[in-house]
Amino acid sequence: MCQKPYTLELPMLGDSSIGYLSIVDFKDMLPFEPLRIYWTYFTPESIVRGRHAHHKTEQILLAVSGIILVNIETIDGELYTYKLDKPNMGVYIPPLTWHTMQYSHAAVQLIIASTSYDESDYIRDYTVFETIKKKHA
Ligand code: T46
Repeated sequence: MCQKPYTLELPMLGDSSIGYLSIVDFKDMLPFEPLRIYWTYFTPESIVRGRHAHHKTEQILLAVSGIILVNIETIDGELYTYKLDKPNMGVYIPPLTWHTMQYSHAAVQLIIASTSYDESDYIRDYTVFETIKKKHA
């Protein structure tokens, strides 16, 4: 059994006359203690980012602007696709989860991560992920 991805719906305060405000309160709204945020932008629509898993890092991925298509394969071999098309919608990405992302024009992706950046936490070779997956089965 592995941790599974799931979507989070964040508060959306306001209305169409004044606009909206969404919140991620680090005190009690996340399944992990955050250590880092980063964001990506200006990604051409033809590009697929990600193509990796993490040994330990847990993340929440949000499309604060535009649309992001997230494809996920868990270490159990389960496949998930999420279309993030609302600024108050996020997806939880557990450790040992292969993920790829594609972006609409001008999409801005915000990620909240449980670890500081460490390249040794990445599994960037899909055959290595497959080997771990087989051992896990
Ligand atoms: C992930 C997805 C959702 C750093 O130096 N520090 C950092 O904190 C990060 C996140 C990246 N980098 C460097 C590593 C590479 O040289 O930035 C460069 C681009 O990173 P990468 O090719 O991994 O970018 P994405 O968009 O494929 O993946 C990123 C995160 O790296 C990854 O953890 O889960 O977003």
